[in-house]
Amino acid sequence: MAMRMRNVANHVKSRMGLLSVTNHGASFSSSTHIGKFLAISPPVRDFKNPDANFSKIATCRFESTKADSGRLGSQYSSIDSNQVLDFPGGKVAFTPEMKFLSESLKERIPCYRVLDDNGQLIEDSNFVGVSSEIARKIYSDMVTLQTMDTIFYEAQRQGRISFYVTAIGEEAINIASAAALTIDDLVVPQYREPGVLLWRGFTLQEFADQCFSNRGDSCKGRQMPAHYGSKKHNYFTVASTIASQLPHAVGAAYSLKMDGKDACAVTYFGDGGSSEGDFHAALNFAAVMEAPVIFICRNNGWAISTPISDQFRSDGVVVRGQAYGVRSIRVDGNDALAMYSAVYAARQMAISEHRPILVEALTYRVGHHTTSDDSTKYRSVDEIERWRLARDPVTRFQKWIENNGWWSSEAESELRSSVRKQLLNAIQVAERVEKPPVANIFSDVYDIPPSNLFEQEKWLREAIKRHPQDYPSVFPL
Ligand SMILES: Cc1ncc(C[n+]2csc(CCOP(=O)(O)OP(=O)(O)O)c2C)c(N)n1
Ligand SMILES: [Mg+2]
Repeated sequence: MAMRMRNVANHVKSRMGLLSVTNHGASFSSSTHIGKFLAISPPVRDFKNPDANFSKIATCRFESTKADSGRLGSQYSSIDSNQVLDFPGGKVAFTPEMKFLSESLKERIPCYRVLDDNGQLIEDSNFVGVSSEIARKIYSDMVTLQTMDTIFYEAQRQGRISFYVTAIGEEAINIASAAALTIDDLVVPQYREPGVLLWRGFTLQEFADQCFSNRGDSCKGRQMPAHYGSKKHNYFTVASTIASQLPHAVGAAYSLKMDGKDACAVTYFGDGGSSEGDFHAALNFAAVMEAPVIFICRNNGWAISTPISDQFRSDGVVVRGQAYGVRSIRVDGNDALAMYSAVYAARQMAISEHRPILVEALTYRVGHHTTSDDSTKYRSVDEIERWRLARDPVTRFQKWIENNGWWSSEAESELRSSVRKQLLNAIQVAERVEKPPVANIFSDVYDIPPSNLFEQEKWLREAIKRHPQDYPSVFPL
């Protein structure tokens, strides 16, 4: 039985590319970890009726894997104790060979995927089933996000809003990861994940109100456009100071654990963010504190104009998890079904085993970095077009749901025209809503504002009166 589990475990390990945190003796450690992973993957799948799989899977639970640390030294039990250093954290074997660890693995970490570029299910793939209802919502929200990005981007070009960030090319990471979470899971975003908020029910009007900085904006117009936040949707306000959100997410996850909540924290960041000190502090802190946090890295190839070849020499971001003792997986970020499955499994492990999980999602930033950027100055149009057309995550998932008989061309045109109408209407409404008063800039931070804030407010009012031509007149004084 143990042998069978081990074989199945290795099979799944190679399929899902899950990295165990320990690298000592695949004989027990990997089967321990992967065996848990298997719990969500029934051996027999009903492909004609995936809804049936969903109900089976959704009820599965993980067991605890607390035994790991206790077993660390067991492989040395028969070795002469003089050849083993009994060191904190586990026994270390001595070797007379002077051997440096290689700076890289022989082979790059494989990337877990379920759907090929044409939306065909890869044979023998291992994934968490979704109901037709969830699959349609994943697809509809991906289309909505893509359409919102196109329309808001145009609104910025027309001078109607000052700034915008698109998530084009990263719709599957946004929506499918959100679908695998529950509303109790706290989301701590970077800035290219508005789809998580969309999935949770933030309305198109709320998106538009934030971008237009009007009175409908729950941030009271204090943030740049696309810097959303919503307490109601358990979604921290966007942190565009790169990676500063990561230690916050770990602290929040630790508090969820202390309170015994059936929830985790989920934080998103980019390949560029992985070079910040905060990333390293957060991973280490999470591992040591056994915090239920999922780190989702959107490795989209670029940090503004810096390509990943100038960002790191490691095999991407996934390998760093193991260095910190964090279980990790590399996923095809343009495969919604793979993203859904990996995050679903990560959530189960994070919560039931109190451990952080790192997910590196490989993708591509199809749009410019923001509206302040022109990416054709530093990368070829051919490269962008290749990803936009051949690897579009939305089309890929559409093909899969169509093949399942869950989607039709009528549903497609109805969805697209309805979303477009709603968005255009939301923009028109947002433009007409009054702006928040200037006084709002100074409120809500202090219970009793200090005198220097009063002085600054006075100076601002005087400056606006002296130079009205330099300030937008729409903000009530
Ligand atoms: C601490 C900090 N340093 C620099 C910047 C400027 N900056 C804004 S976005 C960005 C690139 C981030 O790239 P990545 O993390 O890969 O995310 P992506 O934009 O690709 O989604 C940089 C350097 C910043 N906002 N904060
Ligand atoms: Mg990036």
